[in-house]
Amino acid sequence: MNLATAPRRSDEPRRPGSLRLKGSLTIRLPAVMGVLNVTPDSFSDGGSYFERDRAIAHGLELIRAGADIVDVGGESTRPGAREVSVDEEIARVVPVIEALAASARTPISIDTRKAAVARAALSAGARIVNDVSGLVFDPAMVETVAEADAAVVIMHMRGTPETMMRLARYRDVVTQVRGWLKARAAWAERAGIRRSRIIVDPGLGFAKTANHNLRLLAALPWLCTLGYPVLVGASRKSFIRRIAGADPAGVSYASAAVGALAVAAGASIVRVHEPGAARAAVAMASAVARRGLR
Ligand code: PMM
Repeated sequence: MNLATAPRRSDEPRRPGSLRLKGSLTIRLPAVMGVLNVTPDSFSDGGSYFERDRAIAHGLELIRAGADIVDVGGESTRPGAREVSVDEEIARVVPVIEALAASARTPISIDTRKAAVARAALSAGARIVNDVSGLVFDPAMVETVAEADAAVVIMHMRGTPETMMRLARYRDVVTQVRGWLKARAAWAERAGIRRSRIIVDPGLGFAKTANHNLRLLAALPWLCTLGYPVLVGASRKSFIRRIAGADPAGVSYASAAVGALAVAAGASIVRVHEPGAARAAVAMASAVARRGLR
């Protein structure tokens, strides 16, 4: 049988063609999401003008390099990272979002687990809420997203960045993560978030070992049968370093390669630190995938 012309079955991977955002803004998929972390380095405190200007310049650089979305985050979610107060997080991200929204049409997402931060970011011009806790951490988050008619990334994780690596034990990581995302997205819809605004993410590295991450990547076609756009964040994560080696150039190539294979497997958005490389890799993978996935 010719797979390219075979009739579609409901359990086949689906890749939505676009993501519609409030205000008639549409993102063509697959898309590249550029990471903009507005977290202080070890030599300065948060919220300084220097850091702000540097973050804005980097955001514009991400857009020039090919990011379709800029993901602004003011709290590190790396394993073991400590929590930041709401005020501090808002002080870090809002001026950066305002400046980027004023100078570019590229949609901005806010990477936060806190409803108050999401609300401030949405008022400042963000249109997507990227919640690594999957709307679990803050009970007010689901209502905040629904009221603003924002798009939302529902990511799978367990515990908090401080505790998650102790919780990386699964009977069957793929079935459990897929089941959780399915239930969580259905719950978000019942709470008033439109289906067309929901993106799901297996949360590579969040309460996952390297083996779990690889199994989830291998199972992407099945995750894509949920019918929501799937986001994959693999860029520079430690499992890549473990396999490709710690050399920065190798980590870059491997990150781009994982982006390409994620898109070839049906993912709609890749979250990356280097959008230039990702854009080229994703364009190639997407050109091939279009001949197969429908
Ligand atoms: N990874 C990080 C932060 N935010 N958001 C989503 N949706 N998916 C991810 O995989 C993800 C995320 C951690 O990576 P970073 O410290 O390099 O930003």
